[in-house]
Amino acid sequence: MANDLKFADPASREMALKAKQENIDTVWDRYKSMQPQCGFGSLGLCCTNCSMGPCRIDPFGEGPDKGICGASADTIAARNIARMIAGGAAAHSDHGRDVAHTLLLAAGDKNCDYKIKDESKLKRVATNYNIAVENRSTKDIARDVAKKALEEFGKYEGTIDILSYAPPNRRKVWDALGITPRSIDREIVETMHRTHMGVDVDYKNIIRHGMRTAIADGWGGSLVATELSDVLFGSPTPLRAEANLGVLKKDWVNVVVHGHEPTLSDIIAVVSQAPDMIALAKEKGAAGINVAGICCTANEILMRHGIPLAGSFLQQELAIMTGAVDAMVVDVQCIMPGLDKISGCFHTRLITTSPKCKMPGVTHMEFKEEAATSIARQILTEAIDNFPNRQPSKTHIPEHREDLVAGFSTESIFRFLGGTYRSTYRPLNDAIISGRLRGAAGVIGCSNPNIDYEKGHIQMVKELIKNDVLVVTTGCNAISCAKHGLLKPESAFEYAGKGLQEVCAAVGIPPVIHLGSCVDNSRILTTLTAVLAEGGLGDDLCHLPVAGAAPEWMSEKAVSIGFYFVASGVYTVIGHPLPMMGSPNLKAYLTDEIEFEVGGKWAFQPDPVKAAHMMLAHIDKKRAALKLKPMMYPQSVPPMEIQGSK
Ligand code: SF4
Ligand code: MSK
Repeated sequence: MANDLKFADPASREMALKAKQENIDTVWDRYKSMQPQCGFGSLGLCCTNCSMGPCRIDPFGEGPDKGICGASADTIAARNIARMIAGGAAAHSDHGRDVAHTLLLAAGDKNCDYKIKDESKLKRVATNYNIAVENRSTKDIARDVAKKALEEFGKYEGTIDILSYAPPNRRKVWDALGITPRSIDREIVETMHRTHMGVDVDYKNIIRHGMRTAIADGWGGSLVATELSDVLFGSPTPLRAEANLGVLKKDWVNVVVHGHEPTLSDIIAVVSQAPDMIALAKEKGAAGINVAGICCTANEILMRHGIPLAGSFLQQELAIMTGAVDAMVVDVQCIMPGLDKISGCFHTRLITTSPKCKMPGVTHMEFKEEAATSIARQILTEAIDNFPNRQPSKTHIPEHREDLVAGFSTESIFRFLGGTYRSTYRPLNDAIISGRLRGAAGVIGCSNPNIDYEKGHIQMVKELIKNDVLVVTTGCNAISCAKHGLLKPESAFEYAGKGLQEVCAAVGIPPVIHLGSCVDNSRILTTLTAVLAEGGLGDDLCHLPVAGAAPEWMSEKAVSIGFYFVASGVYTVIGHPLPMMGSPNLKAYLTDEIEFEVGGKWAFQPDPVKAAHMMLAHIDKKRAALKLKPMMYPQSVPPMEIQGSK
């Protein structure tokens, strides 16, 4: 099928052409066939929360201005947004809970396939939880940490303990507004309750609880996922790898892992190197076993094993279309139901592994942590057995791939900046204070077929680094940056402003720092907290000269992430607006009034370069408020009329 979108990435362009020639439908074709999309849904004015409806509000004021129950556009739009937050927070937090369960298993069973790989991180997490570490065995500490983390989900009194990671002044803001999360599950459940027919009507009250739920994600479930994944799988340290569809290998068994959770994929990465598995692959005529990743499962095993990135969210179908993927192994989240049909056109064995994510007619090999290695071996054996079914006439691997450096974390940035003997954020703070760096930006999130593929990510990131803003990235933005060479230290000299170049050269970092998967947005929160604690840049997160963005956002998780950044005091710009533009009151609240409550606010700007300049204007406003020195190389910022940033 044809599609008219442009592809910044040559590998994807090549595969889209193949799809067109072979008459195979992809996400872009389905997107096109969906046009025009429902205006009521896009504006947030459709409600299906009870069976008196569905109801829709007429945005032009000519039809109904209330649902059958009397709910206004403000109520309906706010409820819809809050339910998106709940969906996103649930996804991240359930991931965190699974990691905590795995840690509990590792602590209790000496034959467990999972080991505690980072004992010093375990001790740091334990100390943050006020768990004693002196003269105690690693397993005892791990058991207490796992239980404490699991309790966060269902606490019946007090507030979430891991909020101790947040700066004290930020916690005061949440307390004053009454949005400090009590337990992770409770806030998600309460969002569903409040948004049930006939409960909360006040759109601001609904959104404030939405923020509480989002904080329970970012500073709760996601933070648990990140911290305990580091304990179990090892804290990332900088490493080199490659990205794009060209990492698939012609004569090798290619296994693509896709989804979000590291528990199975980490073991697959290890087992794929076992001599007997490699021997089996060779028996079938392959040169070896090549594991590559899509989406955030990819980021998880890239960060810790250097496993290459085959691609981002929108490349999952394109990977299968290479005809060279012998098995695609999926866990949870961002897995397109369309994979089933497209894998049927090729020899690829699609394998679901989570009881939470099955597809009718698709091979399901259920993953259990208790038998992780044995299940990983079975999955790899399926892939190896499928290798001889590959059809050369249908196989085409684009040659494009790019080098990258990944594996950064809150702690490893500390070490990079300060050296082994004096880990510190001081050089980063000093670079901002002296005007060598303008500030920092978190650019994250999905890819979306509603914009030319990767245009949002790449144009925004290039504009920011050109203007001396250090970019930190996660998720699919990180994968796109990798594919476009922006994660290489040397890319600073091609794309970054002079000040950022000097910092990158002095410290040996790329201008864009890959911090991991979507749950690892919590690393951005803890990095900002460390920068704040280093001193000289204010006394709350909302004072920092930083901004956030998700230029091609797509998932409910992105909504939750955006809200926890806004609730943490961060100005957050996304591409297409949240689905609530049919409620001018809610729009005014989210893009303006909310700043007086939490110090952060939303902005919507589909043009990525204009969006970058809105972020730059915001960063400059924060620099002025802190009375920081003028920029050392001010000529890098072209003058521009900015709308929407005060
Ligand atoms: Fe309609 Fe109200 Fe029911 Fe929503 S909750 S579907 S607005 S009647
Ligand atoms: S995988 S949530 S498409 S970033 Fe985390 Fe990418 Fe968005 Fe999924």
